[in-house]
Amino acid sequence: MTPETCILIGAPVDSGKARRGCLMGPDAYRVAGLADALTTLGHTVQDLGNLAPAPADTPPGMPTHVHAPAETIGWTQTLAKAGQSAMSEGLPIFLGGDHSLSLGSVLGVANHAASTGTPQFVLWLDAHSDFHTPNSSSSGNLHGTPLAYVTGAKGFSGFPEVTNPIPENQICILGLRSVDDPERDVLQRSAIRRHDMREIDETGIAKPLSAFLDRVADTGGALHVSLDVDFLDPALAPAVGTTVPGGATIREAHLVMEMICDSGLMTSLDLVELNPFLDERGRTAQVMVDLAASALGRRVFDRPTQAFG
Ligand code: B3U
Ligand code: MN
Ligand code: MN
Repeated sequence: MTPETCILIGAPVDSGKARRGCLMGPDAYRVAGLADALTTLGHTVQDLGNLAPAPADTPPGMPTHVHAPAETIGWTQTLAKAGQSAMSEGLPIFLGGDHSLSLGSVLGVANHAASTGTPQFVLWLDAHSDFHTPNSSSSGNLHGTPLAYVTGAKGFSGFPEVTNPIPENQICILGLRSVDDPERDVLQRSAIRRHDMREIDETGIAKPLSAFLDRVADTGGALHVSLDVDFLDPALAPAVGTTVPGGATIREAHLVMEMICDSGLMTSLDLVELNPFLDERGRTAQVMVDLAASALGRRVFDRPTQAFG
């Protein structure tokens, strides 16, 4: 693939849920060798270090059961700004941090895309749909809300205004197996492409993904990929707070990343929900680094495969 300038943005966001530990994620990716892996593939790596949330107050009108809204608002401001400016320098990789970081990362890349007249697409690899609003969420955990926020859903008082909402038909979710009732109701009425594990079992993961990638290519769009650790089966990637059995296999996940790479469409990437406190000898951090490497060109052989003889 063409060499990229990969911009590592450390986002030790831990405010999106009560269980702590994701703040150690960015350093775990560094220790697992992310920069070296990308450099070996021919890319240039620029590490911006770990960012900090802008100071913010709890907004009036935020439901009281919502966990740490001010901190997540501050992170959204910081990451939207960092993401938007990194887009003109290269390919930002947001090192999470829990999934609430994507309120900011997607906001930032969408603002950049709008400024260049490019349609922004989002591929969400996750067991969950993350389509709650602060009002619909019974847990009050904002890591369950980023997709609703970036589509312009109401109820995010105090958060930066979403001036360039992602159109529903430019979003694809793969890996679903835990969707709450209020999310299901909204999603079923929406144009979001959503593929649960049952469909993936039946048809394979390549089919829905290539249909989506074709659409991104046809429109000349930018593609943000958001990879939640729990997309993978917890037996393979245990370092995550919310384990949901029945997730993607290592090969399914690599195939997704290899197809993304072959498409040449990915313009930004989130690695989220890694909780190194729950890991086993760093294996989940390593899996995530290996998946990022696949998305950025690591291969066993070049394709198309040569014929034998
Ligand atoms: N939908 C649930 C659970 C959840 C969402 N995202 C994660 N867990 N990681 C909620 O709390 O919103
Ligand atoms: Mn998620
Ligand atoms: Mn999840």
